[in-house]
Amino acid sequence: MTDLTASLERVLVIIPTYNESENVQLITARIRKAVPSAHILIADDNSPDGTGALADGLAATDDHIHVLHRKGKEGLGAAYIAGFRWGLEQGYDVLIEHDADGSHQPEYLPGMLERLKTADVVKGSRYVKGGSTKGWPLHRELLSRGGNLWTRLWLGLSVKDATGGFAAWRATTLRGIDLAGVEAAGYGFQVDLIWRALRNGFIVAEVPIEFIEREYGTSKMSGKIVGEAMLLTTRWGLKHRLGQLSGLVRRQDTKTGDRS
Ligand SMILES: Nc1nc2c(ncn2[C@@H]2O[C@H](COP(=O)(O)OP(=O)(O)O)[C@@H](O)[C@H]2O)c(=O)[nH]1
Ligand SMILES: [Mg+2]
Repeated sequence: MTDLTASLERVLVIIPTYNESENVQLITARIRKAVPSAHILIADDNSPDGTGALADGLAATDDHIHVLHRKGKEGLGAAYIAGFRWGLEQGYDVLIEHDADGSHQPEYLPGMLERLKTADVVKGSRYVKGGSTKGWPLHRELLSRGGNLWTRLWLGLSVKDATGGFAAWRATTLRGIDLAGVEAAGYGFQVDLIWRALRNGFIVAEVPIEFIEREYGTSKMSGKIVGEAMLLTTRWGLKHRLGQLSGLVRRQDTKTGDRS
């Protein structure tokens, strides 16, 4: 657990973008309105549709908007890690993960920041009481629920929406979870981060959100990304379960030793 009295004043909302030209202006305007004091970092992977240039235009007229130009598409996880590093270097107290496509509603941010006063990280959650998804086709709903179930079974997580990508992190929490060791480039990244937070004893809170399927642009979800997430979760899960088993055996041995 970190020092919960640490300042939460300087907030950075990180938006990873890949071909989000139809969304980038809409989402930044909504974030600026919802939390006027917060800064925004758009982490663009050299989107062929010109999202990076649009972001530069926004940054040129608003000193609360910043742009991180990355050389090419390396996955959402890699973009977030680069964004976190930038934000930590700049001295922000809170770093927020926020999709560009309108699925994450910035109007939840004030509530998430309030909740962060008594937690180390706050996740916007579709699967706690009051949370929901809207407009998702059945296969996406099943993929998300299945992914969460898979993760919870392997890792024994208490978090209901471990794969969700809407989260507010204290800088101190991010500094405490060894970002350099994060393996997943795609969506397994969310599980990787929250699993690290839990293992390090940080307080993870979930607040209900309504997740709305994007109106503009297309999803970057792919079979490769799902495969990576499943493989990594299974590997972490096996390691975790084997660790539990050897702990159990050691305890048994100690007990037997005590008696003899
Ligand atoms: N920089 C960067 N952003 C990405 C990449 N893949 C996805 N994103 C962004 O991550 C967010 C979530 O991706 P999205 O395609 O909407 O995934 P979905 O909501 O699971 O269908 C969006 O803002 C995307 O533009 C990537 O490789 N690089
Ligand atoms: Mg999306």
